[in-house]
Amino acid sequence: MASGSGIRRSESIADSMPEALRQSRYYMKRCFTTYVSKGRRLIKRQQLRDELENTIEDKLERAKVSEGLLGYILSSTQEAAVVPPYVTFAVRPNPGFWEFIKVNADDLAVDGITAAEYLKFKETVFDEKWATDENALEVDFGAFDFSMPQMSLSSSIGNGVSFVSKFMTSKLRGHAESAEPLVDYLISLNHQGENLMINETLNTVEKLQTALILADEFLSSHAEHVPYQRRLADWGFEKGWGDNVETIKDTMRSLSEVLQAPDPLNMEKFFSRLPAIFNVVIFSPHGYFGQADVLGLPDTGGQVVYILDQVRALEEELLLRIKKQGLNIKPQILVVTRLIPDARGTKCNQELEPILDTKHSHILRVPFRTEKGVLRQWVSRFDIYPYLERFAQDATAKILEHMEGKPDLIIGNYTDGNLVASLIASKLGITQGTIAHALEKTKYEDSDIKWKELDAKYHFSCQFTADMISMNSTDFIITSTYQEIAGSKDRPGQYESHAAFTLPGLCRIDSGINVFDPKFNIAAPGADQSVYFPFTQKQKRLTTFYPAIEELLYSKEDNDEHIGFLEDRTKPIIFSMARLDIVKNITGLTEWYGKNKRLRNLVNLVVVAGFFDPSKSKDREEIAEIKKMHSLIDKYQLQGQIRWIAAQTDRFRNAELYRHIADTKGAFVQPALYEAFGLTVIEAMNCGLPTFATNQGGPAEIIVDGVSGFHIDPNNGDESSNKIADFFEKCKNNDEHWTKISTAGLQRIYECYTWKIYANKLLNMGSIYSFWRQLNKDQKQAKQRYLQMFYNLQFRNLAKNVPIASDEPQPPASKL
Ligand code: UDP
Ligand code: LCN
Repeated sequence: MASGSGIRRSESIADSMPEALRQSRYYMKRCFTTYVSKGRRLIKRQQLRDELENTIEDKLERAKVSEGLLGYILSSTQEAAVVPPYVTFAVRPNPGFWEFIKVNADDLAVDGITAAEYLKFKETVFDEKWATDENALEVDFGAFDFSMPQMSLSSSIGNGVSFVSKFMTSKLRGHAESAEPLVDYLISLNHQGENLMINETLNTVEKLQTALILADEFLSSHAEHVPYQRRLADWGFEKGWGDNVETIKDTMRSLSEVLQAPDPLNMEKFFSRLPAIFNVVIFSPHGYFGQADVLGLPDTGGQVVYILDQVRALEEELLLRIKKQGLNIKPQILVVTRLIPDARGTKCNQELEPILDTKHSHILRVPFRTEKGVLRQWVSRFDIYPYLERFAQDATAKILEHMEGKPDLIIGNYTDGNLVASLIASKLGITQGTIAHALEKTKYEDSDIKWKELDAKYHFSCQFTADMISMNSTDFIITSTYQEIAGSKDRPGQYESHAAFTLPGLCRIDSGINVFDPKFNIAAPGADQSVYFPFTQKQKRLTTFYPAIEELLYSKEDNDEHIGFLEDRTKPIIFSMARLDIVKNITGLTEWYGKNKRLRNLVNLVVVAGFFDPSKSKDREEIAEIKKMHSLIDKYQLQGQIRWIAAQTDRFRNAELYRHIADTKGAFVQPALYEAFGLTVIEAMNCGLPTFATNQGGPAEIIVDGVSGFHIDPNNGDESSNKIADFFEKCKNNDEHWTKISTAGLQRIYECYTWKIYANKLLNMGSIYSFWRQLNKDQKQAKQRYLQMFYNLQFRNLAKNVPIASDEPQPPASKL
């Protein structure tokens, strides 16, 4: 049964729990007595199990319970809120499916409860006053989705486009009038006021169908390579159908099929041909957004790499499509970010910058303005909220001026970009897509329920509120992996964790976002294959970097760029490269290596990460990690076996570095505690480097364990380092093994992780959802009004509480 909350409840667990408790009533009574004995609290999954097992002394009985129904229920339980005499469980039997249960510890009576009821129990643990306040703000975005079709299978999650095409098919089927919205949509397609596809002459389904038959007959008498014929205009057909008779006929036939008896395949095909998108705006306000010397600066990582590669791929695909549509239109892509006057040696103080390797794409920088004028310095992404509304207004004016009209598609990135995209898309009435890269809520445990403790530092109240607004206002959501949406068997997805949650004292989100919503789509990024190509392509190798790389890896002296040295250069290298965050776990890898003698005998370790001198960093977390690295090198006496290289900014040289590691028959290791996607994994695999990557997050999906690389468990260092050692031992005895994994990694990339595949999918989304939003415009409008109110009454006040940065002179950026 689907609850209105967007969280799915099946009867099964509430029904089966009483039986599970009966199976071992004596121990269950003891166990629940233990659960409630410590008073109100939140118990996480592992702890629930541990406490259960501790209460059962008898081994056989313990095994029986653990392996029985209750064991299954507890292993699917994410957490339990205890408010004696009740223990309430949030159970997740499958990705996207949740059920909430209340058990009375006194008599073991079981009741199914709603998500909102569960949230109230959870709140009672932390803030009883709020939990019992009848007028506490409850938000239910799902209430507007009553007529929206939702998917029902976990396996369909992330396949929004194909679900929407199927649904549109059934909507357009039946009477001739059913397809009227499609005709209206086609008439509305234009470029700078000039009609494309059809004009008002063909304003009914009947007229259009007849004209399509006439046109088909007419075109059949022409050779396939002949271009668009003016004669078609006499019947009401404008440009946009194709660049020659063959494509025009093919596009027309798809439409005829759709009008006669719609089917999803023709529907998707027809929409992929439509000239609906020429001008795209991509928002990424925070950080230093530039094309050189920015990686390694605060808040600037994979998002920037992703967007620049995305733009290049999108422009290429747009040009191809426009040509195939038979049009002579220049597409425009604008990446809109903030202009930072104190740019610390980067180009972030430049308003307009052409994007390298593109013809029509630019970075447009718009400053943050406050009452005091332009903000000169960089501000952390966590403190960015007070500037966004004004930025959205200023950016709108600049975009309209630069593009000489409205864009056709707006894409946001991360919380700040997504909020700005939502404000502008709703104001201008434009199709919107959002990309999260990483949702902060899942990175910090209990960051929702404990938001008050963290707010001064992270302003999560603003962030989660903004995320809710953009997830709900956007037409489609682009994710890199399935796990980003709905997680894995054991771990909820990033979006899934926004299905229902509570911020006590602020609001209770009964229904935030439903992962079964057809707006979710997976389009994984790739790596620029002109930069990250296999080490075997000798003729393309960037030999000019060889001396520098030789120095970088093997010179004996420490300097500003590297410390440590490699005594035995005949050993393969295990390599890692990441920002020096706790989550990236570079220190974890260093420790695993330090502890594992077998691995140390087999390989050297090279890491590219952060700085060596803690005084060069302003980031508390980074400083702690730097210190930890030094202490691990001392503790495990790693001198002679480790090379620590400072953050690198040149992707061409980095690519050659990956390839150089491949020349040593080494491997890439990505040991993160959690990784949303993991561009370095893709880069390494593109270079033909066998890769070991965390099983927590995106990489678990990129790599098929044991086939195209290996999964490692960041929470089990010994197991992980032994897995790496086993691989190198096997390679010692069998040369072929290394090549087999390297080749399978490349094959995996070519099949699933290229920018070409991505760009194609993204433009198809833009086209399909532009029509979908028209089909559902009444409902969309109603939701939009609710969102506007939420923005005005909630977000704006929260943003006002975030202090405005004072303009202090900034030190120059440390050269990386
Ligand atoms: N990167 C880099 N120099 C460094 C560390 C990372 O150029 O010192 C690049 C890396 O090649 C990749 C991106 O930054 O393109 C990091 O993206 P990823 O998805 O791995 O992690 P994020 O930093 O976005 O969390
Ligand atoms: C942010 C992250 O944390 C990474 O996992 C992604 O690869 C990157 O953005 C690009 O999407």
